[in-house]
Amino acid sequence: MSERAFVALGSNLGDRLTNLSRAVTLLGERPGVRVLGSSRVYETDPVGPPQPDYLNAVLELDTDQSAHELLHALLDVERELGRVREERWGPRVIDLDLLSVDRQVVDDGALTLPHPRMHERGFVLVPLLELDPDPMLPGGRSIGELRPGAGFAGGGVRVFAPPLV
Ligand code: A4P
Ligand code: MG
Repeated sequence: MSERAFVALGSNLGDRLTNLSRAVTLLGERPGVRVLGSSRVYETDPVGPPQPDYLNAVLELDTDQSAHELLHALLDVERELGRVREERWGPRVIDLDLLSVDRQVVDDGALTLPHPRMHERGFVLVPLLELDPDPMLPGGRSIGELRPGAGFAGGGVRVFAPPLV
């Protein structure tokens, strides 16, 4: 059975665009994973502690893997790119977050779906909305119910490059 999944990519160290591209290539080489499309790439103000600006994008995948298998594939790709990071002394070259897998709701300690913080982050929502105008959000919320306010980091998101695939 094949399912549609969305993955958020972020990088703020090294050659950020190359890091995102390599993550897409490595993901596409995983058995049972097909990359259907990519949002444009955005440059985004860092959320959290002071650090360099990020590049962020979202990918749409088709997979016959389970959600947990897909999470492990993401962690494997992070590790593969992390080795490059260690050579370059950088603290974080790639972050791959699983946003959703079809309409599955999971919260078992290893995996939480939909991603619990996705609706607070413009750097996730803006690219995601290019691919899916009505994404599934945590708590069964829809995009029309979001009320940007305290805790919503919606600004500081600028188009940087065309889609990764
Ligand atoms: N895990 C559980 N559910 C999931 C899921 N749906 N997707 C577990 C991914 N992982 C999930 O993740 C920690 C563990 O959570 C995983 O090993 C997995 O078993 P992580 O990605 O290593 O931890 P993290 O990066 O500290 O958490 P998170 O939430 O991904 O990081 P943040 O808070 O997103 O921080 N600003 C901008 N502009 N753009 C960014 O991309 N990213 C961060 C990273 C901070 N600020 C940013 C950006
Ligand atoms: Mg992550």
